[in-house]
Amino acid sequence: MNKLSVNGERLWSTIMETAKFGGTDKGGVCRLTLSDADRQVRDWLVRECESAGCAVSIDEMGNIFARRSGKVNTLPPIAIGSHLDTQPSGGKFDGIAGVLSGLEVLRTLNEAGYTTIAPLELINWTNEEGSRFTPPMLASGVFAGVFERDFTYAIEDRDGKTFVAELERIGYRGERKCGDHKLGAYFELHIEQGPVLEAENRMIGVVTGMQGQRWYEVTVTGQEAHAGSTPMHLRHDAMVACARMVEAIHEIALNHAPLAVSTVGLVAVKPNSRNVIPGSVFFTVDLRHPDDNVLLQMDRELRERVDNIAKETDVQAKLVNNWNVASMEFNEECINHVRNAAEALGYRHRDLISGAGHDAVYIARVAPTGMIFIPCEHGISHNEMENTKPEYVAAGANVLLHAVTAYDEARNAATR
Ligand code: HGY
Ligand code: MN
Ligand code: MN
Repeated sequence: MNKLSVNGERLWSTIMETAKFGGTDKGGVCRLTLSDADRQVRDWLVRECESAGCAVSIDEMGNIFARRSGKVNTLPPIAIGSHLDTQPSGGKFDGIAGVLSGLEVLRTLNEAGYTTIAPLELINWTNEEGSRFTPPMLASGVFAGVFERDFTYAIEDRDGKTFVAELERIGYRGERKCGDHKLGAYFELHIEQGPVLEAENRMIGVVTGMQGQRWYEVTVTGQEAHAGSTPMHLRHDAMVACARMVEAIHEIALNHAPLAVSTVGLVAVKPNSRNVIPGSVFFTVDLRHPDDNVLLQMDRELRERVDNIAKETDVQAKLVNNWNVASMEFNEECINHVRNAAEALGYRHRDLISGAGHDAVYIARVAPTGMIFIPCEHGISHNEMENTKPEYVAAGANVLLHAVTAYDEARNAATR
């Protein structure tokens, strides 16, 4: 294994520097996809990659590709990537830690005068979070052939703005066709966003796969009426129905403990006035489990409970299953390079499945893919207090560096 090592201090200060793009008073980050803050951090990344000697291109989904030449540039690039967008009350590390660790790898290779055999490509994927534009992992999904470009262009946020209009507004609707080139492999570093690594005092997660997810949108329609003069037995209260459905959704996960999770994260009440019985409530459902058969059983239980509660409360309920992704496993060779790098560097590590979704889950459909996790404080993420430690980020970036160079040597040495 080569003696290369990243500059952990530079990497940490780069993460702290970019946290200002969309930074919040509480020390978190609000950098919604295709917002002005997203444009600012994109512009910053393009400048930094160009000054690191990369050729930067943008595709029709706004994905950013920063290519570093190798010795044999006819080979498909080995890619390193993640996402720059965040949740509305997100943290400094979700997504961007992976992009900046990739930038640190490029910077380290430059300083060492180390040229890989295959070219490298640092990638930012547009709209990983799926918070502003749903479904999530949208642009990596188009790259992998999961979604059609025109389907994504028409998606509207809750203010009625379309994806394509916002992409054009921030100047990132590139010419390049999305998915126009093969990747030799793809590695993504990410904070774990859960409690396992910290609880077991491990520096590195060797991610073997990802659990399945099913997303739904439910619209409950009752009848608006006066809060004071409408007797209880004459009400069609959409909020009461929604509350019972939320409780039922929580119970469905508990019924499939310990691995199932369920979340109602977004609720919109109409007319949302304190003395009007809610006539309509829109809410979202997020179900996840590592076993797709259990997830299907949870789907059946969800539909049944929503139907029964609607009848009991005398309202209408419309449930739409708007996105699913099956559980998956990463590429064995990539997993081994991640594990071997962690082992060789002396970092305590363990295999684990990702509870969160990542662009890697779609890229794994078109290229050998592996992921590296680093611990985050108290396992908290999608929260402004999201945090990790400089030594964890440096360890993760070193594993990334060595997994990528080892993969390159193993796969491409013969073509030298
Ligand atoms: O929802 C997820 O799992 C990811 O954070 N987008
Ligand atoms: Mn993420
Ligand atoms: Mn996230």
